[in-house]
Amino acid sequence: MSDPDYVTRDRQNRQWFTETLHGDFRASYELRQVLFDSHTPHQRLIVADTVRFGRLVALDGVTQLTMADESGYHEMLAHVPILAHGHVEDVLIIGGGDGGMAEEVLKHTSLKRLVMVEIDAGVIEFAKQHLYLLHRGCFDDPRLQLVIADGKDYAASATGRFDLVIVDSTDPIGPGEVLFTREFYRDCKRLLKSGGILVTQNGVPFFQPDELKNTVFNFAQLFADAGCYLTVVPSYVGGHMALGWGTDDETLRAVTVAELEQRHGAAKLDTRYYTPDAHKGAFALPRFIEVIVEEARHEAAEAKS
Ligand code: AG3
Repeated sequence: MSDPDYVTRDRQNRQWFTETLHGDFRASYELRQVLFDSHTPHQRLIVADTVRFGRLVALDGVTQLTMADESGYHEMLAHVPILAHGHVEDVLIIGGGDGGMAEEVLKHTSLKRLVMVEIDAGVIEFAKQHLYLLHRGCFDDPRLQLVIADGKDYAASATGRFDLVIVDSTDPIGPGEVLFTREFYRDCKRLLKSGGILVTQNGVPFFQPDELKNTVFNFAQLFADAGCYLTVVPSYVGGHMALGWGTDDETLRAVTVAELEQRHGAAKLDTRYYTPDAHKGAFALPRFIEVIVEEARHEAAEAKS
């Protein structure tokens, strides 16, 4: 397979990175410089400094994060379930080799143990070298246990129990595809303590409705509460990003803003995106997204009966 030209020069000799995630829609970033562009054993990794979004990381031509807006992703996938739950001690991150998610989770002093399972050691190595401002050295935190393995295999064989499992994956193309299957979600559920939460990244519903629908369809057959909440990450172009939410404790999505404020204050979190109000509001779905969730739940109910 020939490798697309993700990095190009225009007639003015300006350099651009072009994301090719959606076949019929592209987003380009003007670059200051490319810091890293090579193939790990699993995927093509590009790290570049953009003019508008700061440092950018892309895997196989898909933007994974930029320093300008990663907070909208990492903070919302970490702090929403942690503060909704209220006494999270053990967390599992599947993926997340750049360290951005681990950094948010480890901000919680109540956290006792974080296991992070990354398939690609190459991602961790480059993150240590080029993304200090993202992970802030959290790879050295004694509470972090790093496992280099396929997240799917880990989930199938692990025996530990967690209050929260965060799937910090790519979209379901390439190595990330197995992280969207029913078998994988079932294994994640098995790893949850009672009242535990599973959260996932489900893409931008405006462009990728099926990515959300598939996950809610699977969650609905596993959890009493299967749905999603939203964030906005400008470099995940297309509007809201959906974050999958699965738990058997149906009260967790209904935790009050007053309670969240109390927990947020006690945790002394310094955040750029997360607030208790933004947390509460994230569960309010625009109609076109609510429809996707309703259809997925309906089809799951039919598949069960
Ligand atoms: N992984 C999620 C990337 C999703 C991109 N999808 C999209 N633009 N629709 C991010 C990994 C950061 N730790």
